[in-house]
Amino acid sequence: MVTLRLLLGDQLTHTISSLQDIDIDKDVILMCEVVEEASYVKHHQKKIAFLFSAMRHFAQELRDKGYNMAYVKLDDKKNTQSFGSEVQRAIAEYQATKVVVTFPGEYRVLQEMKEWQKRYSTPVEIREDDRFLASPQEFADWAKGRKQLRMEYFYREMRKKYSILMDRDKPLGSKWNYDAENRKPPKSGLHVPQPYRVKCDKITQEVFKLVEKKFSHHFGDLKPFHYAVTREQALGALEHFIEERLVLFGDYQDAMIEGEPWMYHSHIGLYLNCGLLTPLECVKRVEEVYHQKNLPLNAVEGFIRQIIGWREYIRGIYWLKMPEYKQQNFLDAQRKLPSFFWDADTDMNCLKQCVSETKENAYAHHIQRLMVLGNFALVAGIHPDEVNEWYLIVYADAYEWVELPNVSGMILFADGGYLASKPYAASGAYINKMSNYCKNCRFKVSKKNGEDACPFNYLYWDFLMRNQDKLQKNHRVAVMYRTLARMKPERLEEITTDAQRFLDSLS
Ligand code: FAD
Ligand code: DLZ
Ligand code: SF4
Repeated sequence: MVTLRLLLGDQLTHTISSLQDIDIDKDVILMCEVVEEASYVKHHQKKIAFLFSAMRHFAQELRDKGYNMAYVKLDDKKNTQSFGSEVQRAIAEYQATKVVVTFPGEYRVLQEMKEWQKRYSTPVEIREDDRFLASPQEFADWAKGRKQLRMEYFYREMRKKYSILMDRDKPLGSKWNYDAENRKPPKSGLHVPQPYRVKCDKITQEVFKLVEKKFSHHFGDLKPFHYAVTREQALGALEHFIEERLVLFGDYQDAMIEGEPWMYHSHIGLYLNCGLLTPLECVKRVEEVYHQKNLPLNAVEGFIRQIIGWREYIRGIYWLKMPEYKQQNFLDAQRKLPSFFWDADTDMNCLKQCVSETKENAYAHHIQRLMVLGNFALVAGIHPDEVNEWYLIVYADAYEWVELPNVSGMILFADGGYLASKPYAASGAYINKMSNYCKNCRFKVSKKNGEDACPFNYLYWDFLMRNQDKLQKNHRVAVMYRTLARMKPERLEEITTDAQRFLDSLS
């Protein structure tokens, strides 16, 4: 009796639930590179290369451990190019009597999996993904009866549950959250360490050839490529972050500097999301070093909050609210995505920098995604489908469970405020305070209106005007509406005219 153990590309974890009771002599582990996954959206070339290389390395590790591996490469002649049809083929080939798989990261894939038992007349067991700190059920229980969800309260539950940064039942340092200390603008002369870089081996080189052959029409630069592709290397990336960047992670979490895409962030999101690292091990390691080296609490707490707070909260909302979540468009945004999101051909320097870095690295840090690219998508009124597709394509750490709530909930307010308490709209002043982008921009951040005024300055007010009926009741935005109410009619007209001219120029 053979059990087929299916491992998806984002399940590269040796302790994953689908392998927990494996019979090493009989069972077969199936991994497959399939066109359906690589092109249902046209993922960034670097993202595909990263994942395929990581999958191939992981399969090799399992082979070395003595497991029976069925690894289907993208260009294998018999590859039928979808998860379902590959499972069907493997059932027949290995005469499998059961399929075991861990809960996937996307609703679309889960719906597929639920069909397999009937379609292939073989029992299919879908096991919980216990790499996360909270199960979808646990999150649903926490959310039940709450009108509005707030990450902060969920985060505190996780801190208590896993006893992280706790002093018995109290938070270490007496405060739960040190975010107020984590908004420093970038100082001039700040030294930003080089990112962790891994040399490509033969497996990765082979994947490059495949990506060049099959996906060269996709967005993004394939090379240079420095990402980790094994667990050992990913652990190296974590240690490198702890050693070199963690100490200033908190202080400069929101800061942006032209030509410095990596800042003091960890760059481990892609490893966490494909399973090379697990969230709890990262958090425990950081907590351990905090005690050993007496690191600043604002840095350590800030980092831990991202992982056990935001990451888990985002996933909870995804599984609680799908599939409806994907259809939401509370602000009725209808605009198409401007072409500069693909070619960086824009005079707005902040956007140019963030798109260029995204194209080169399949990475942008949180505040670039939120307050530059996201802020623009929000104030320009771009349709959530267009924005979601872009974010899912361009980042190496993007899977729908984490991308969708960040985009529809956090940046676009498309869920009407279920995830975030207010829209993250901002004028150029915010970007000017937190970055040096404005210095090299053809627009003037200090100018409010006119051809050479920073477009964020009038788009921000135009956004508030366009959405007044939907937003003015939100008490966190009310103060801005009071300012708007005091503006002279001529100023309001200028805002509308400038915004209209600018938005028309996008299409
Ligand atoms: P760090 O800044 O070092 O943070 C550490 C870790 O915390 C991250 O690796 C990540 O696992 C977690 N984290 C931090 N913020 C979030 C968050 N808001 N949601 C979930 N996890 C978080 N993250 C993804 O993993 N995949 C996505 O597709 C994704 N899309 C995003 C889209 C938008 C519009 C925004 C605003 C944020 C998005 N994020 C996404 C969250 C965040 O920007 C990335 O996790 C982070 O930039 C990854 O880089 P890092 O590893 O250097 O993170
Ligand atoms: C993102 C991705 C890509 C590009 N290709 C594959 C693939 O060929 N095979 C695979 O198993 N997984 C791939 N993935 C990751 C899947 O899209 C991901 O596992 C599902 O969306 C479920 O989260
Ligand atoms: Fe961006 Fe405006 Fe600054 Fe130019 S002036 S970089 S558009 S915020």
